[in-house]
Amino acid sequence: MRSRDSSKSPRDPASRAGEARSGAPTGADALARRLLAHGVQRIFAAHGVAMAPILDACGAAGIDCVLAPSESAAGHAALAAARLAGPPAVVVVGGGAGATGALGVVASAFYDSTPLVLVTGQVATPDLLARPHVRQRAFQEVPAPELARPIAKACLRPMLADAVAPAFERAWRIAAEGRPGPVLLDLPLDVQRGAIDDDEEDEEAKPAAVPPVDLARVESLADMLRQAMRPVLLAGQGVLLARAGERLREVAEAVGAPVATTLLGVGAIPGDHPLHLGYVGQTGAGWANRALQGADLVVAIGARLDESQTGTRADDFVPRGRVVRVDVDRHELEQGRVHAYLCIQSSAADLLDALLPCLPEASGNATAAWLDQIARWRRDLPSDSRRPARGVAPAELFRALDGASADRGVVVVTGAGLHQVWAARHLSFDYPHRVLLTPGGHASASAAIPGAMGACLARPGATVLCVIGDGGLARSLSELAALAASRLPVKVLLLDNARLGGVCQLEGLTGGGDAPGFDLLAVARGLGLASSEHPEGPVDPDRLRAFLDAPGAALLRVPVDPSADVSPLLRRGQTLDTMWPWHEA
Ligand SMILES: Cc1ncc(C[n+]2csc(CCOP(=O)(O)OP(=O)(O)O)c2C)c(N)n1
Ligand SMILES: [Mg+2]
Repeated sequence: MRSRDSSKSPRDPASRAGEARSGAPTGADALARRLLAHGVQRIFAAHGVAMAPILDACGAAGIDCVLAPSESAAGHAALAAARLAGPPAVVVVGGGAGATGALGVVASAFYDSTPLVLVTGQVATPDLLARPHVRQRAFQEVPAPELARPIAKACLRPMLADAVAPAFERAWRIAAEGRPGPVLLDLPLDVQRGAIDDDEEDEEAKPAAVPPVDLARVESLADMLRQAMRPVLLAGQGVLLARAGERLREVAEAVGAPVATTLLGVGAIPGDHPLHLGYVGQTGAGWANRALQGADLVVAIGARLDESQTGTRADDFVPRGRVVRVDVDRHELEQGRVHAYLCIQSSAADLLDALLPCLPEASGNATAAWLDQIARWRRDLPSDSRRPARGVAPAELFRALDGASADRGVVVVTGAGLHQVWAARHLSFDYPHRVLLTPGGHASASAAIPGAMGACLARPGATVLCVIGDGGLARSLSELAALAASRLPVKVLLLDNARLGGVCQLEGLTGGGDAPGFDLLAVARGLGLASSEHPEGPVDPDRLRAFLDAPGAALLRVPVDPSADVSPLLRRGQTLDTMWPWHEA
């Protein structure tokens, strides 16, 4: 992944040849201007057809164009950067196969609520005009907006150069407002090259008005929190997106409520805070799941309560208590899987701001017995405590890594699978200082390496640790080559269990989950990446520290017993308090 050298590329020949008025700004220039107006200094791109004018215009405007080896890599790098920095990611890809190659990125942004403006190149407008039953008229023509529509917040295609700036403004606004997500902006080639009316003022689109928080409902919630004996606050990614962790902690302390998170909400409360429970759900902590199931009040803030959070038995979720849901997205509230006693449409920040003044200043000890009970569950029901016969024990590895990195800002980017669960369970986080970027609803196994590169660019001072499995790395070799060439200081921690563990264990697959079948360490070394191996047996903290402190990019392969499972795990049909296996051997 490297920045494009715009000094070497001449301006788009067609615009020089006079398709646009000589010297007049074009639709592509209008896009570059709007990017600058929103403070976008860097975009991510993968080369393709029908996009050269956009790259040229952005380069001429001084915007850093980071080129990735594929649309997927460009997209996942950009999504990681957006999750760290806040404003929408901007990704530019070509038309045809370039656009279809980016659809997985659109899905990732949609399901994990990451703001993204994906600009796709498109054939010129005359070829796009309706003509039933003709499949394709121009090379690499594909109806990108139609393909992306079910997994995007909006898909826009301006048909005139003058419509580019307003379309971008809409895309930018929609991607960021309410619950963030992807917007596709499809730009036909003649629209990119067409001259714009330079006298027109571009107007920034205003975000849609957010309905005010219903204060009567906030009062009811405050009453419920004051009276609850066994409360749990459940923080989803909505708390991170609203940068509301501080206020969440204040609310939790005011009522003495323990705080569980979802997998994507990890870090909403510091991992070492006495009220921190860990994350809940299919792969969550046994004691945190048990606390949810035994609670008399669960307040879910910015969490969608999907199957991986509640288990399959939605009707048996919190059987002895009430569920209150707070979400900025009213569709989540109107069509929830779980019965909610009270719903409040609000961002996490607005809700917590309104709630705090309604609560007592310091907690009494009304919840002391409840906190003691949870502490006993935590002691009696540890995660991943069985030491595998071979390799390095994953729980020990991550606890040692936590110690070795305690003094620094860290961004941990994971793939999908068992290594993801072990990292999320046994490292500690504190957003935004120690951040976990892990795939949620779409769970792409090939997002980790490009995501880590994007994180490095967005957080130059932080230690960026890419936790990846052998299956995920085998799917990311072009990205690994790009990392080796870039010299971005990503530390790649390869948990090699010679198995697609996530597929085998989490999906209950028997057989067919074997390792890639080639030597990943040799490949990494061949690509020029400083690569080493951790020996079998106990964790060596000095080796971990040397790995973290190595200059530039480095890879450490850690052997893991193929039979090492995540434990306990919630199976289909189980309620949250009966995870399998309940007691470890
Ligand atoms: C792009 C993509 N393809 C397929 C899957 C299905 N899948 C889930 S986990 C996984 C691989 C897990 O293997 P590995 O990376 O070795 O991790 P482990 O579970 O062994 O730690 C795959 C292929 C996916 N999540 N993403
Ligand atoms: Mg594996």
